[in-house]
Formats: sequence, structure tokens, C-alpha cells
Amino acid sequence: ADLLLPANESLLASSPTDAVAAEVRAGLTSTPKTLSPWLFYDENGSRLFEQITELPEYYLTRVERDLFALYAGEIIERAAEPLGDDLSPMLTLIELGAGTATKTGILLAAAVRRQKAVVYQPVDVSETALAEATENIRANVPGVTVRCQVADYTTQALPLNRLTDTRTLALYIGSSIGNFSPEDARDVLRNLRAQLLPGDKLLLGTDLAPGKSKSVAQLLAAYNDASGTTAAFNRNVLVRLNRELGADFNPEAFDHEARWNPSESRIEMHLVSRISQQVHIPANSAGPALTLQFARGETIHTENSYKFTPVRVQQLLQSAGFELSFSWENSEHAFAVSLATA
Ligand code: AVI
Repeated sequence: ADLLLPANESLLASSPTDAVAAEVRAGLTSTPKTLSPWLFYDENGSRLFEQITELPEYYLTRVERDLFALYAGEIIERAAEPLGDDLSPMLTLIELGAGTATKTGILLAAAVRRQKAVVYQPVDVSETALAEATENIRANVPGVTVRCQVADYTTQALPLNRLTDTRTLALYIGSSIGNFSPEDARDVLRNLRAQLLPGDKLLLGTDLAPGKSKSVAQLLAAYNDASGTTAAFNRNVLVRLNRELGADFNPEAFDHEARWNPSESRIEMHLVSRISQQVHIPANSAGPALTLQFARGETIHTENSYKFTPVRVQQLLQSAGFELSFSWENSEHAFAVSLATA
């Protein structure tokens, strides 16, 4: 009995299941029905996402990694450009949403070549992902000191624990910024900017809108692969709601659909109800039991993935208080990494 925690409301309100319950209630009782994309990333969803990044159709990860392989030296040189009295700044790399940091090693290796010792601070909500990231970097890139930070970088309160006497190069790669609405994307970058000092840098990875050498078909295939991995990733959110909230979704009664929305310049992922059906969610901390009615063909909108033009990237950076310094694209203009100055 000594070990029983008091029923502390603030403790209860901040438990992960409560956040899921509140998010799901808000999304599924609104019209049209939506679910927030962060709900994808339970353990199974995170594993499915790792598999997506290795699919032939999902060019984003591959093209960004190729850009790092080609330009890491140049990226690091430009990030460390002299400014004012800061003639040869030491760089510290901070990565938002680092995950397992599989691509970051290339940049870290280039930073070690320049300055011998490098501090790397990965920030992520997942402790297991950070443990893997640390393992990965320690094993593969000697000369790097890893300082992990378990935190949700999308909230305003995040203190980055920026090292003094070094210049920070913040990494926000993998097109993660594309999963936010334009306003939220601006706010995430503004919050980051508020933690940085003038002269600090941001390296931003963005997927690009279709154009002359990138077709809508190619984009759609990246979100509707032949192996069905993205479909499983999308449906997994329903599996999660069954397990964590006791809902009674039949995931097979929903089709995976990826749509290109040209006016919003985004890929949308939906779960389409194959039949007219009811789904129940028992009462929970967020409110009373729910009975949800789905018409045949009605969808749950589960994700947006915005695709940028170079001008849009520049505007986004500017609106958050950064100035675009340089950007790199592959020859097909499929993906861009942009270096900006705080
Ligand atoms: C994490 N994020 C950048 C991915 C994307 O492409 O928007 C998530 C994803 N959704 C479907 N496939 C991958």
C-alpha cells in the first residue's frame, strides 16, 4: 500500500492513453472524421514506418540519403561559415524527431572530418528509438558524443539545452515538417528559432511537389506501395485504438487510400469505410461511450503530407525567422535539403 500513487489528476491527465483518448474523441466526432498522424507511431507503427523507408516506391528517404552522401562536406562547410567574430565556429548538431538516426551518421562523419570532436543531441519522444540512435552512432561514427533528449519537440516548452560557445546546426530532416499544416509548420520552426542564437543554422528536408520530372503517379505510388506496407501502416491506427481504447474497429472493413490534393499541394491518407457500419468506443477519461456511424465510402482522414516548391520552402523559413542560405536537390527535383540561418 505504501507504493500506491495518490490519484493525482495532473498525473492522470498526462498519461499517454489519456492523450490518445482525447485526440481520438475530438477527431472521430468531427465532420469529416479525422485522426492525428502522431497516432500512427506506436511500436508496431514505428516499425512499419521503418519498413516504408526501405520500399522501392518510397523515394524520399533514399533521395535524401543520396543528397547527404554527395553533399555532406559542403553542407557542414556552409553551416560553419565564419560570421562576425565567429571565424571558425565549432558545430553542435541537434536533431528534432531523430528516430533511429539512420541518415544522420553521414552528416556527423563529415562534421568529425572538419572538427575532430562533435556533440550530437538527438531529440525524440521515443526512448527506444533514441537508444537505437545512440548505439548506431557510437558504433559507426567515432568522435561523436551523443547527448539524448526525450521530449516532444512540437510543444512550445521544449528547452533544447543548446551548448554555449558552439554554433548549433539543427537538423529537421525526412520531410517531417510536411506532416504539419502550414500554420503548425511555421509554429514548430518559430519555436525552434526561439531556442537558437543569430548565426545558428537549420537544415530542413522537404519533399517536393510534382513537376516536369516528378509525376503525380510517382508520388501516389510512394504512399500506396505494391507490398501493402503503407496500407498496413494506415490501418494500424485502428488496431491501436482497439488495443488501447477497447474500440471494436474491423481494420479489414476499411480500405487504405492515398489521394493527391493539388489545391493544397499535399498527399492525403484516408481510411475508407467499405460498408455502412457502426463502431463502439467504451467510456474513458475523455468522456462517455461513443457509437460512431460510418456510411459506405465515408473516410477517416489520417494524414497530410505537404509537398513544397522551392519558393514555398523559402517563405516557410522566412515566416519562422530564418533566412534561406543554400539548398540542394537531386537531378529529378524530387526532394530538397535547405540550409537556413537563424
Ligand atoms: C514521417 N513522414 C515524413 C512520412 C511522410 O511521408 O509523410 C510518413 C508516411 N506516411 C505514409 N508513408 C510515410
